[in-house]
Formats: sequence, structure tokens, C-alpha cells
Amino acid sequence: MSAVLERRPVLNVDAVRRDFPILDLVVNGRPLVYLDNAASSQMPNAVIERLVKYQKEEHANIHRAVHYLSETATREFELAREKARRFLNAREAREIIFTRGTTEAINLVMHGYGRAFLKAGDEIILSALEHHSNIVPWQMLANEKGVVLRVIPMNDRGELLQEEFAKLFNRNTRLLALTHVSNALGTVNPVKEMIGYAHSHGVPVLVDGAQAAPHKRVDVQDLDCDFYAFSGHKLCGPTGIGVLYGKAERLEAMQPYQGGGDMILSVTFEKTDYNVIPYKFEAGTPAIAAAIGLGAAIDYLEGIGLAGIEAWEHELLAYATSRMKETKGVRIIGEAADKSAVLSFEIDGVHPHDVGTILNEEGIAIRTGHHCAQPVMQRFHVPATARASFAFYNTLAEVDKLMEGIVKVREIFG
Ligand code: 7TS
Repeated sequence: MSAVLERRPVLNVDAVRRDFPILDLVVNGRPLVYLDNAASSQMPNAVIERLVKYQKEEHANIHRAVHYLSETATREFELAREKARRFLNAREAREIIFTRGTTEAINLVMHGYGRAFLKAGDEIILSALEHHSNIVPWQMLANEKGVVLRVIPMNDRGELLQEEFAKLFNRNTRLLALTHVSNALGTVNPVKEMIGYAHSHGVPVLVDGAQAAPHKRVDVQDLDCDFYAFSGHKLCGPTGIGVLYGKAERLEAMQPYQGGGDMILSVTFEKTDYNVIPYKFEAGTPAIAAAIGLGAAIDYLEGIGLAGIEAWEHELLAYATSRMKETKGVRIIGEAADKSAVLSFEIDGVHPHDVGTILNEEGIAIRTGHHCAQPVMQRFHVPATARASFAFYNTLAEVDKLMEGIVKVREIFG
């Protein structure tokens, strides 16, 4: 089966792989098989070279000086913002705020919206699928303000229970904070419908898009979400950069999260007038190189095409799922009808950490642990899982290597 599919892929994987120098690495004497893309994806030459060009020819601080380099860096930084706007189909570039990543984006909303406007007794709806970064900030708010957190439960396949979701809304509901795709199980949530439902109750919605934006076309106007967050490093871009999209009217009403340079119009010791959005939320010198690198990563992904990426990753997932199902002693955790290319699994009688260690000896990189989603682990009564997560540069032959590695694990543990 793998040979047949490999001959007619929906994108040219061999050509794509040549764009990623790290994929030529030999690890423990074996060619690297990188299946930890949900944690962080790899960087193509186009992005690496863009970063080098910036450092060699364009670097200066932005938004302040009239000299050539500062103007160049400012222009390229703002061009990256425009690329992010287009990538999400946001209405305006000022709706794109650069952050350190998804985590900082969510914290920004917690401070700017949650701390500013919520009071004791107000309620926030989260889901049982959330990454810690979309739980802990809201818990901090709950502890500080007496805000109440309500959690949408899921079934044994890892799908959110829509009837239970609907029941959680009441007069005190102030926010729905929901992941688009689960990093631990791969579940794709029906966010558009859920956003529509929340809005019918007048409740704004924050979507954690960390695991969605790299794998499928996202259109924030079509979703009609109030906020959308993602990270550059999961999208073939650099670490230290991410995006918070917010509807302009929401951002304008919000409090800045951090104070400092660049986020002000005027300062006296009595009073500060804040800058307009997005600058109001970008205090201090930002990650200029990383933002420009993210712009290059967006160009690269769009050059390949999100539709082809999604289709190929879907083939990888379907093939890996069927191979795992026919392997004795292996149990898949998370079997939602709509899934992204994340495969969490358990091997009978073997701790996930040992699975990861033995696979690493074969040059295969997966993640083991709780994936920063401990409530998901608790729901499935496991301390941890092994997780293979695919990107568009992975091959069916790599899935075969993963399965050979799993057979080896079973042999070692008898
Ligand atoms: N939200 C989701 C759904 C995530 O998967 C992650 C990171 C984050 C938020 C946080 O992103 P950051 O870039 O701000 O750290 N997820 C993972 C993972 O699955 N393995 O390592 C990091």
C-alpha cells in the first residue's frame, strides 16, 4: 500500500524534503525520522536564508529612527504583519499582534480582556481538550477574581459533547476559550459552529490555533472568532514569535498587557496615552528577526499550499492509523471522526518513556509524556502517551519505520 500511495502523492514530498536541511541528519546511526511536529516543526532553507539576510543586511531597531537600516527593518517587520493578516484572512493588519507565541497571546487576552472586564461570578467556558496554556492563565484569573471555569466534557473518542457544551451557557458566561485542534489527541473541534453558538449568547470566543494554523487553511472572518492565536515555531518558522489576531473593536477596548516603549503616544509622570492597535500591545523591542522569519515561513507554506498539506498529512494519518490498528498490543488514544495528523498511542505493558527511548535509538523522534494536557490524560486514565505527530514533509516510508520501531519495542519488552 505504501509504495502505491507514495507514487502519486498530493504534493511532491521528495522535493519538499530537499528544502529542509535537518531532515538529512543521521541520529544514532540512522536517518532521522522526525515525528514530533506538534511540539515544533522544522525550518526550510527559505526561512533560514531569510533570517541570515536580515542579520547580514537589514538589522536595526524598528519604529524609531529615520536611518536606512531602521526603515528597512521596520518595513520588513510590517510586511510580515501583512503576511500574517493575509494568512488568517484578517480584515486589517492592525488586528495582528506579534507575541512570543500562542502562550503569550492567550495571556495577553487574559490580562487585557479578562483582568480588565471580568468580575466575581463571571464564567469562562473551556474544553477538556485544552493545552495547559489555555487553562492555567484562566485559572490564575479565577483565583484572582473569583471567576468560574466551566469545562466542556468529551466522549471516549476524544470528541467534545456538543449537547453538554450548549448547557454550559448562562447569563454569567463571558468567554469561550477553545482549542481548534487538540495537541494530545488530534481532535479537530467544530469551532465555526461552536463560535456561532457562543455568539448567539453574546459570548466572545478565543481560539487556540497552535495545532491548526500549520495544517489547514484558517479564515478568521469565516470563523468569526474574536481572537485567534498561533505560534511561529510550529509553522516552520522561528521560536519566540507568534500571533494574536483580535477583532479591531475588541482590541481597542482592551487594556495593554505590558507597558514600555513603542506602546505609547505620550508619557508624563502623571499620565500615559497609549498608542493605537496593534502597537498598544507590543511594548519594547519585539522579536524583529523572528517576525520576518515567520513571514518567510508563511510564504513558504502558501507556496506549497495548505490544501495539499492537509491532504497529504491526512493520508499519512490514515495510513499510520490503519497500520497501528493491525498491530497487536497497541492502542490508539483519540479516535475522533475529524482528526489532524496527531497519533497518541500506548503499547501494552510498556511505559511511554521507554517507547520514546527505544525509538530514539532507531533515529525516530516522537514525544512521550502528558503533552502539557494533563486533564486529557486524566480523562483517559493514563499518566502519559507516546505521540507521533506528522508534517507535510513526512513520508509513508517513515510511518513504516515507526511501525518497525514499535514491533521492536514489543520484542524487547516480551
Ligand atoms: N496550544 C496548543 C494546542 C499547543 O499544542 C501548544 C504547544 C500551545 C498552545 C503552546 O504553544 P507555545 O508555542 O506558546 O509553547 N504544544 C506543544 C506540544 O504539543 N508539544 O510541545 C508543545
